[in-house]
Amino acid sequence: MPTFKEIAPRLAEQAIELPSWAFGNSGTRFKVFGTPGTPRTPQEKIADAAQVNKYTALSPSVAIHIPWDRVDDYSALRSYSQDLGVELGTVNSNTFQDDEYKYGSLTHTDAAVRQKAIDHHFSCIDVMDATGSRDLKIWLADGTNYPGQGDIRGRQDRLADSLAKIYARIGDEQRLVLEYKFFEPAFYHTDIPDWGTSYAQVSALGDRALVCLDTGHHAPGTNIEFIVMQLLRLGKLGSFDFNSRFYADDDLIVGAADPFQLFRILFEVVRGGGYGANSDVAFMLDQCHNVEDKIPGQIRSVLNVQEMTARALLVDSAALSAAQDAGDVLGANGILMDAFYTDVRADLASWRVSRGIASDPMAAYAASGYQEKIAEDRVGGVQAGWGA
Ligand code: PSV
Ligand code: MN
Ligand code: MN
Repeated sequence: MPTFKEIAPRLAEQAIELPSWAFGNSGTRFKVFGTPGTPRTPQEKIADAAQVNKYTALSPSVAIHIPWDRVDDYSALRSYSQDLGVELGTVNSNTFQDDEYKYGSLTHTDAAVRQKAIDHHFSCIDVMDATGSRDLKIWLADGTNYPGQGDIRGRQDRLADSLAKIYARIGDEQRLVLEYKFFEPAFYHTDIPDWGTSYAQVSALGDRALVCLDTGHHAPGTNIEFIVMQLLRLGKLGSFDFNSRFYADDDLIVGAADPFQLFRILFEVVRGGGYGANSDVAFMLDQCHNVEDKIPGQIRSVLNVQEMTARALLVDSAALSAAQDAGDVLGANGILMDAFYTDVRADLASWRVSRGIASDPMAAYAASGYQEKIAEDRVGGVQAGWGA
């Protein structure tokens, strides 16, 4: 197995984008609990995201959601972020909150509703031009609740047509990433339920259209690392939304529910060339902190990804290939498990110190007084998503 020292330089290549909405209040359909210090504006969300980067040096960009993060001047928002040491990243569209979208948005039977949804994406691309963002991320809530409610093939055709219009507007340096989700808010069928549908749709668009894999958007028991391998093999893995789940789309802290699954996913990412400075796969979080403080929740999340990345980098790939080729079933499995069971926390702590940050980012943030200050200063923090 390689030593930690040998893999350490590769850790410096890690960047994990934070979702602005993780800093707002969020909850279940039953209750949204407020958290003292919750941001009231997009600027305050970005300031909080910058704290995560300050203590971890792992999160140099923040994804925004339109219109949740609506401001008058996106170039000014970009400068504001840069002054805090972070860039604005992926722009997420939103076609799931307007009454017109009750029966669909990009798939709607009414051309006027489809055009409204397409126009929204055009304005997201305008935002990207001002913020310098590379990726437009589309998560579509479209679907139906009852068999027969919609023409599921017609909806797929209209989706293809709408996406083609959006893609035609994307700049040469920009990308469209299409997220899939197996159910919710629709319960009978969803128009982009799985990686195959997303892959089929983006393949029809072109090279700059890719799949976004949200780890919480699969049926229980799905082998997610297999999907990661396949999309990397096909050159169509654009980005990750990392989170973890016990039941459905729980949006819990990544690595909290199943650290071994996170390790397996990251191993396939590393093995498939999806990790590092030369890779175009974007690492993002898509989480909601319902009861825990949001900034430490995000700090814990990026540290979990880093820890499992380090373990994935520790896999002795030459020995693994040899064991696989020799048909050494238990030997191969043992090589993978050796890396998974390696505790890298002390090594990571010293590595951080060598890079000028605190060995324990959670403790350093807690001691900084920032949480107490925002709790005192900010009154009336907004709910994630509905503050705009
Ligand atoms: C809804 O499921 C969702 O969590 C998707 O995963 C999106 O990425 C996110 O909301 C933001 O729109
Ligand atoms: Mn997502
Ligand atoms: Mn989700």
